[in-house]
Parts: sequence; C-alpha cells; structure tokens
Amino acid sequence: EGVGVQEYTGIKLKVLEWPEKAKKLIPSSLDGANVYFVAATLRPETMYGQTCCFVSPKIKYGIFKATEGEYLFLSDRSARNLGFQGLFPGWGPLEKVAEILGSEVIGTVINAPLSVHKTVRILPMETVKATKGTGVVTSVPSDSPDDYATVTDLAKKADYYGIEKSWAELEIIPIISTPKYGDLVAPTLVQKLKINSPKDAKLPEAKEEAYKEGFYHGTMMVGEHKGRPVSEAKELVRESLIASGDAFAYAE
Ligand code: A2H
Repeated sequence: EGVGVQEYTGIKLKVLEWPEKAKKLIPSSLDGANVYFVAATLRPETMYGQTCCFVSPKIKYGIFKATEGEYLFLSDRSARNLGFQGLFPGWGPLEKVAEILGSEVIGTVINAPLSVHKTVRILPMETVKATKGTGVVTSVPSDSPDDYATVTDLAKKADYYGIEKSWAELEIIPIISTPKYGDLVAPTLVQKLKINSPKDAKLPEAKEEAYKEGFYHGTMMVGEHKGRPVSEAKELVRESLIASGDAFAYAE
C-alpha cells in the first residue's frame, strides 16, 4: 500500500428509500434525482453475492453532483480524487450538495447491481477506513472474510447496532467454487482460523488467503461467466458493469 496505483471499480448502488433520519438532511433540490452509494471494490466478479453495503458510522460523507440528475454518496476525500479523473463533466472536486454522517444513513434501501439479492440495506462497519476507496464497502460475505465477520457480528448484536436483525441475515449465496475451501471461501476460512470478531487480528491473513485461492483457483458458479476461471471472469464482469452504467473504473 502507498506504492503504485490501485485500479478500483466504483459500484453504483441506487438509493430506493432513505430512512426517516436521513430524509431531513437531503436537500429538496434532489427530489426526482438519482442518488448512488459508490462502493470501491477490487473484486467486481463477486458482485453477484452482495447482501448489504457498509459505511462507517463515524465517517463524514457527502452527496456530490456527478451529472444532471445524478448524485454520488461518498467520502469527501474520494470526491476530491474522482473530480480529477475525467469521469464526469468539469474538472476539480465534485460539487457537494449535502453533508451526512454514516450513522445517519444506516437502513437506507438500495439496489445492488448484478446481485442475486436485488434490494439490500446500508449497514454499519466500524473497520471501514476513511483513507481508502470511497469509504463505502459493498458486502460479499461468501468471499470476503471481513464482510462475513461483520455481518455475523451485526446479526448477533442487532440491538446494539440499532438495526433490524433481518437486514444482516440475507442468505449467503455461493458464487465462487475453490478446490481448497469449497464454495463459501470466507465463512470456511473464518471458522478454520477461529475468527470471532470484525477486529480479529487474524483477518488480514484470512483476507490474503481468500483472495489468492479465489483469484488463482476459483471458478464462477453464477452469472454470465458461470464455469469460467475467476482470473478471466474478473475483467469481463467489470467491463459489463461499466458498459451497463452500473460502475466506473477509477484509480487511487
Ligand atoms: B473488496 P485494499 Cl468479495 N476500508 O470488495 C476498508 N475496506 C475497504 C475500503 C475501506 N475504506 N474500501 C474498500 N474496501 C474493501 C469485495 C471484496 C473485497 C471481496 C473480497 C476481498 C476484498 C467485497 N467487499 O478485499 O486494502 C473492498 O472489499 C480484499 C482485497 O485496497 C475492496 O475490495 O486491498 C478492498 O477492501 C480494497 O482493499
């Protein structure tokens, strides 16, 4: 990290319904416009398995104008970065139209592109870093140990987190099959390494192992590229998400 450039995919999750607490923070100029949470991912081929989308309750986010009638929910830091990549009209930081704390958008109903679960919720993740990506992380608990550890914890302590338990318990669908860890890589690794919290020190190791096994030895189990190696499907899924307008490529 800190060396070289990461090629991220920004996944656009369209807002279908804001929670009551967020409604009063959204300016009326956005009535009728589309607002998207932008999740930064390095694994676009896993988007079939999204079950929710995370923000940090403590991070300050903004809603920024991308084009006419299209607005993006992301961190201030990423709005500054994205404004210089020629993705949207104009040059320079995107125009901010609202300021919102992550905790205020928990429960937002959004559309998850490509996912078997079309409609998911925004949920809290305390380990989201303000210094990386967009500060929004879409959750794929089948293949990301961090995401699996977080949804497990959210379901266990739903009251503490102020969410409905059912929001964190969408079915975890197998999307990638591997020789070593079967077709649910993240849950298998989390159990094997006896990880029992989203802050467990063994998570980086699990994440590294899940990534290697999935990318080099995984086979797609769903979607247009079912049966193809993950190493080939990754770029193809990314291109089709971009072509359909559900994602954009960016660097940081
Ligand atoms: B990945 P790297 Cl299925 N804070 O997407 C914490 N984590 C963040 C983040 C932030 N601000 N921004 C992005 N991320 C996550 C999918 C996925 C990811 C799977 C498996 C592994 C995986 C679904 N979540 O990441 O430190 C995002 O989660 C492990 C490589 O720059 C993003 O890709 O390598 C990844 O971390 C980028 O982390």
